Amino acid sequence: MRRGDVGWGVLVGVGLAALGFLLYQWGLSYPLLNLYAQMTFWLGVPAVFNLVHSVFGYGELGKNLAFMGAVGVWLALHPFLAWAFRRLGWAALVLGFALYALLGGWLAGLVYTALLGLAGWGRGRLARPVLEDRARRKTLMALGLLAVGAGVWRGVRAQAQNAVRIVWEKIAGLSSEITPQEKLYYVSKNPALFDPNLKGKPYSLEFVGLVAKPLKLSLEELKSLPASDLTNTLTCISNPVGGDLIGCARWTGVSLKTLLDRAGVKPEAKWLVWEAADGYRESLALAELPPEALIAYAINGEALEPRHGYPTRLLLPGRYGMKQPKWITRITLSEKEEIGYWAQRGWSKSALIRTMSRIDVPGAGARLRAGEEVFIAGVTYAGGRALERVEVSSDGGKTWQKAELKPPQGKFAWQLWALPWRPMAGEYTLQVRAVEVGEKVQDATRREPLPDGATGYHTVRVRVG
Ligand SMILES: Nc1nc2c(c(=O)[nH]1)N[C@H]1C(S)=C(S)[C@@H](COP(=O)(O)O)O[C@H]1N2
Ligand SMILES: [Mo]
Repeated sequence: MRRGDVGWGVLVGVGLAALGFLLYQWGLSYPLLNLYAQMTFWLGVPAVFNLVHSVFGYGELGKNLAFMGAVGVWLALHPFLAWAFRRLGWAALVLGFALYALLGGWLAGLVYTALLGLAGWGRGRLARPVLEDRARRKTLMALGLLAVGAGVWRGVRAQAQNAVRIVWEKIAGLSSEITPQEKLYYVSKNPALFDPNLKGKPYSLEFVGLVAKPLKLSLEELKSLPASDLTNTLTCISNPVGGDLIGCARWTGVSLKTLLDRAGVKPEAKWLVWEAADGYRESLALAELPPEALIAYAINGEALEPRHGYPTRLLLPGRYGMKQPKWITRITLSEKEEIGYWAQRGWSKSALIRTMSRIDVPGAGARLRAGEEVFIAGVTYAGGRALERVEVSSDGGKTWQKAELKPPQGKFAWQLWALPWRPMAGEYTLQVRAVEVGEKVQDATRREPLPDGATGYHTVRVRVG
């Protein structure tokens, strides 16, 4: 490479970065920004990430330095293009296109390559490739080898990343993403003996009140209607922070909306009133009905057990269990609200799920070995609001570290999270908190479950020795 290549390359790099920024305002993707994203992604490998953040902290500084780094790499790449130009002439544009398209997609690839060509032409480099044929062939071969090498390297890197990737099933003590029916928590207002057992009994679900055409459907009739699936997290409003009155399953049933359309809801109807075989009553404003609401008859591909609502139960994703009657028998469209069984007893009327996170492992009071790598891991759920990340503290909330967050199986599915941890000897206070999209940090205020559901961070003390 010659000095002229460096000068020209850096100049072109600066020019394209500046021009690209303008084009970016117009909606064209910005390869430099993607280079930055890619670089921070590499830095996101936990070990490197921790190192970088221990030096620069979590604030703006680290981020801005990373962007400066990306600019540096961008500027350093262009002298190579200048060099390629001198050796190859027009063929160098293919190289340029490969680079830009890789970073910015084909459209940005075309635009940037055109600009690069313009700059090269301007300098008169394209007109006179200086090499004779043999040297040119050699250069092409070297570049070919380089491309193969890059491909191999990408493959190896993908492998390495797979190796770092967390194998969720292998974290002993971590909840499974889908809770088997026999492991799902159970809550009922009734002493167990008085729970309805409708197995082998006649059953029907009625739609009455302000409807054009009252409906009465047997279990068989319900099952013959088009089925919908819903991965839904069920949790009780009385669950304490860190408690186990929560689980997530894949439910099957009939969309409530479909059934309401069949019955024909009259315009005066404002409330849905639910009634169950045990006399349990609840209600919901029609306007607040989530489109995913389901009359479920199966869980994880099995029929519901009597204690979980056989033959059918209502699922209202986003609300606590108390809003979701089991053994549901009648739905009345009404002008009036019905104060539900638990609301009459002082609990929330809306019962919207509050954002929670729980440490499954290590357990409270666990004793760990110094220098040995373990996982701090658990579950989190924000009632259908999207989560940005989960953070873990090992010093009682003074500093926080980002954990790995497994993508959810659906909008209303809980999520697994985990953080590899290799502690030195000592006593640690572990805490976890979820952060919703929009930097909405989980509520740290300690609140008892009554009346609106518990808040506060789950805290676990462990000893390492
Ligand atoms: N008919 C009826 N439905 C009910 C209840 C009840 O007592 N009766 N309890 C509610 C409460 S408070 C909760 S948390 C969930 C629990 O459902 P599960 O036992 O299937 O986990 O059911 C809800 N549905
Ligand atoms: Mo509940």
